[in-house]
Amino acid sequence: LYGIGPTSHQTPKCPPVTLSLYCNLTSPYSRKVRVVARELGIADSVKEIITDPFSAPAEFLAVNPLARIPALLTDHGEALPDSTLIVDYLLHRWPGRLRPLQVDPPDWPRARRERVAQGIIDAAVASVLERRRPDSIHYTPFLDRQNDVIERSLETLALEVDVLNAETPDVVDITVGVALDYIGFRLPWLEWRSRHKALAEWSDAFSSRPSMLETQPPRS
Ligand SMILES: N[C@@H](CCC(=O)N[C@@H](CS)C(=O)NCC(=O)O)C(=O)O
Repeated sequence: LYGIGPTSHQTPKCPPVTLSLYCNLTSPYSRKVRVVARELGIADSVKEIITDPFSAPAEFLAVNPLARIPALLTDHGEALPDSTLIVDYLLHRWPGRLRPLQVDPPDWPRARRERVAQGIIDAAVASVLERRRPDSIHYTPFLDRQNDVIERSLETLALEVDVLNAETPDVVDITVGVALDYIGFRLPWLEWRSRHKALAEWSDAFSSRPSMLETQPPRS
């Protein structure tokens, strides 16, 4: 029927996309996803649901049986755990804006860099959780091991500082930037910046991006 539906000069409106991201404001894994969403320019499509994984509501556990944040519930009903998987999903759904982790031909040094940065986050989070136990049962060799992991990994990243990009970052730069900011936030006594000055300068440049400023953890 004439007169019904959009006329030729009107563009049909796409329904707005809403993805639910279970996350919190201090988790580095959550921050990685939140920064990627902002760098992709799709933050308005991601509803952030602040969640404590240790007193997790049933609704969140139905999305992620692992009881970890971040977890994503898509508008198509897919429930995706794990920051790396969620980032893959976002880059697949909004292609062409950020260079993904897997590229063709493979870039193994870059893939290794991402794993090392992610390993810094893993070691730092493990250290934070160990320190949350009662003082009497802190296991010092475990804490020392995490510190050693972080220091060796920083030495590795410091050798590659020239290929890090704070102006047009990709997912690897984002993981590195989030990892460096997290150890400054949670493990400040490591004083890593004085030993790795060029890396610290890169971290400052990266952390001044709007996506990082908007996702800064509350420092209380
Ligand atoms: N490999 C997961 C790790 C996620 C993770 O461990 N998140 C922490 C918060 S920073 C968590 O939910 N911990 C709950 C627990 O350890 O049970 C990812 O990359 O998303």
